Amino acid sequence: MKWGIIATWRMAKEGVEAASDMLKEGGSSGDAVETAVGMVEDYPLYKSVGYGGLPNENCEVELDAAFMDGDTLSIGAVAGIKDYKNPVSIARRLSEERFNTFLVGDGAEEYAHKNGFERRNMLTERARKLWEKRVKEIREKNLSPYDGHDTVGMVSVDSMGQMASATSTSGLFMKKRGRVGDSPLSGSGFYVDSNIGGASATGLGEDLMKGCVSYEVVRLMKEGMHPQAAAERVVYQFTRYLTEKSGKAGAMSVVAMNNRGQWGVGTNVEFSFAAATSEEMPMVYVAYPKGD
Ligand code: SD4
Repeated sequence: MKWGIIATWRMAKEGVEAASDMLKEGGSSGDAVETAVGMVEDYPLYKSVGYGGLPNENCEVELDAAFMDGDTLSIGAVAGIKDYKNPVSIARRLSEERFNTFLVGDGAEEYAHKNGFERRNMLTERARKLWEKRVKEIREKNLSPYDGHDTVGMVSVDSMGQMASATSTSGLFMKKRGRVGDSPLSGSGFYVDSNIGGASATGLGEDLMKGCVSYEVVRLMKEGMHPQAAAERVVYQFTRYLTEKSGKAGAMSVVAMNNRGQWGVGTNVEFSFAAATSEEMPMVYVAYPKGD
């Protein structure tokens, strides 16, 4: 039976390998994306996700994460959560609730505590040093604080044809306390429907939200487009449209997979991603903007 998984950035490689072993054995797409995203969250040297993620302007690591089940369309999400080890697992648990499925800040932390999730100080010494360096650079060189940010976002289909998507990020480096990006927002950072396919985005959340980019890709796949064509069309058209409207468009990259395991990406910057299917070994690829 066919299965597949696609994920944003090189950092997802080991997670995608572990997830493909699970999918090969008949594991579910939900377990596959939760495990793979969790591995990225746990790895201390990835600066934009989970443990070791870069802090906000007050030197606090505030994390955003989401999980979506493509069979039921259930969604769970957390935003601005601090001091919990695996935000993606908290998001997945929330997706099983009927009400209160998207929690922020201390509300999310209280839920995690009551449901037995593991606490952890997510600020590493390395991230604190990078923060100190950045504060100094901003003061001395008048640099913009907002760069250095990536989300791990994934879409998977399992051998039963069921799909899932998950995201996790520390958001923008030096963000304001309480800032939330696209990653925990359905339709912007992710979307998946097992009847069609799914998509997940990375880039400047403030701009990705303006175009509901992940939902748009799924909508085009529903009309019959291949994931590659759908992802490219959404990214290029929206980049152009936003530039016309506002004079600028930030970095935007989307990975997409349909329920047959066909995949594609669209990006307006150099972008690495990892993919594996029942026909293709886990691999890291690099995509470049093509224009249309
Ligand atoms: C955000 N989209 O919080 C995330 C960050 C990211 O590549 O993916 N950057 O805006």
